[in-house]
Amino acid sequence: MTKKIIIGGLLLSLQCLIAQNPLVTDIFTADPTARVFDGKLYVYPSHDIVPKEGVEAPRFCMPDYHMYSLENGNTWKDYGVILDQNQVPWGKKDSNGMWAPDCIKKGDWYYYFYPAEPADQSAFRRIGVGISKSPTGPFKWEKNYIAEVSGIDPGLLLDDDNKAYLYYGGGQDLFVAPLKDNMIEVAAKPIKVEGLPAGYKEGSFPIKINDLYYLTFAHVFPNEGYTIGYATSKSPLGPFEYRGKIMDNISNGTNHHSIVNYEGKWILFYHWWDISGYNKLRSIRADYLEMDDKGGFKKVKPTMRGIGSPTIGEKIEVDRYNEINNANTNFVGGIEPIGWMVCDTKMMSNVKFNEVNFDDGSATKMEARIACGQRIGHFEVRLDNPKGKLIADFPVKYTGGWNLWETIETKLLEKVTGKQNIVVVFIGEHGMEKIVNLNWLLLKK
Ligand code: FUB
Repeated sequence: MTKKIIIGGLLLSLQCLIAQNPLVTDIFTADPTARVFDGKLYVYPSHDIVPKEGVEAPRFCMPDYHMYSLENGNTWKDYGVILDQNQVPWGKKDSNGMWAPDCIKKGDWYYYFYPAEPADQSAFRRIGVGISKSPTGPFKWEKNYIAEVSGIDPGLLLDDDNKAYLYYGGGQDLFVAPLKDNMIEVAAKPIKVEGLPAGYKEGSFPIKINDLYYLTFAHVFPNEGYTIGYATSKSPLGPFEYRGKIMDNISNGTNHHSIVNYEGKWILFYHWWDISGYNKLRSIRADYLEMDDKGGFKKVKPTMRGIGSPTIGEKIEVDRYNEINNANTNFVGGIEPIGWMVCDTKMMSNVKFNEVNFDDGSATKMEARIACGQRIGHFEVRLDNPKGKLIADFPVKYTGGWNLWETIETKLLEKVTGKQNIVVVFIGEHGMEKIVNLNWLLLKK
């Protein structure tokens, strides 16, 4: 069935990590904690896998952690496995319970907090710490879990006075404890965070903005399911006051998330399961988030476009559009790496993709990855709107079928600089149901 084909395709595919949604398509990732360290954006997610045949595994099967950094504004670099479950000094072997992690910088050191099932069976999850001089590791893993702390979803806050707080919990209650300077011990007994609404579920992400402490968390409503909510307080220890939703339910099983301010813009990182079709095999995503004038968050609607500005030499995945008219998107077929295409293109169908970075104007050509089972028509690339300045024109080429892919190239007709919105306009004959399938565009020097 489709899900199996999709998962098989995903596991066989080449890496394709871009800043459109979902961010990672070669493995399943969830629970993204995003952090900016020294101006660079990093994401510390968890990792969902399909359990091996015959292996008894929990419903979420999560054996290790990868991590990513954003490169050149549009590409996510994967650092590989930074911690495997069987490296956890105090962990139960092969328990597949490496749930949502976090990482925080204090002084010159980076502290990676993660939950795992303890070998001593003293709790459902304990929380461990790894320490490194670099945000990408290698981390030195502490021999023991943090005493007095049992629960999931560590969320870390470093206050202006350099005191760190560990939030954790799941189910109905969230707890908080100040950490000692060494970051591996609690400085006081954890207390329950008061003031969160009924339906608080898990995944708290703490952040301080303009002297106010914010907690964002998965919040479940009986008639709606998982949403993302937030609450604020004047103290890191609470009590907190519920302020509303950041995201409505998106047919998700869970919605662990984080928020970060990167280059002056707020971004919400969250997960969905749009590749697998199964809510235990999730994929991380990011969308811009705005604050209102009362210090609240405006609701975010998930987009496919996500964040990121592809520049010269990087694929412009037009199927992750800002706007589409009279065309569709679907999974690519044939032997292409997993991804999506613009398809069902008819006379004057168009697709808009904002914020392409033409940089210094040194691109002279554009490539297009197409599959086409007919010979009539062309497609244009214009600035801003379907009647905007024409910058490239591709004659349609027969590639042998609608699943057989070729890269074609044309000259740029104008010198274009900086970030621009582009629109691809498809032109054939009236009545045609398919002009061309388009996977991506790319600017070249
Ligand atoms: O990914 C496993 C668990 O599901 C996380 O720890 C929760 O926040 C939820 O996303």
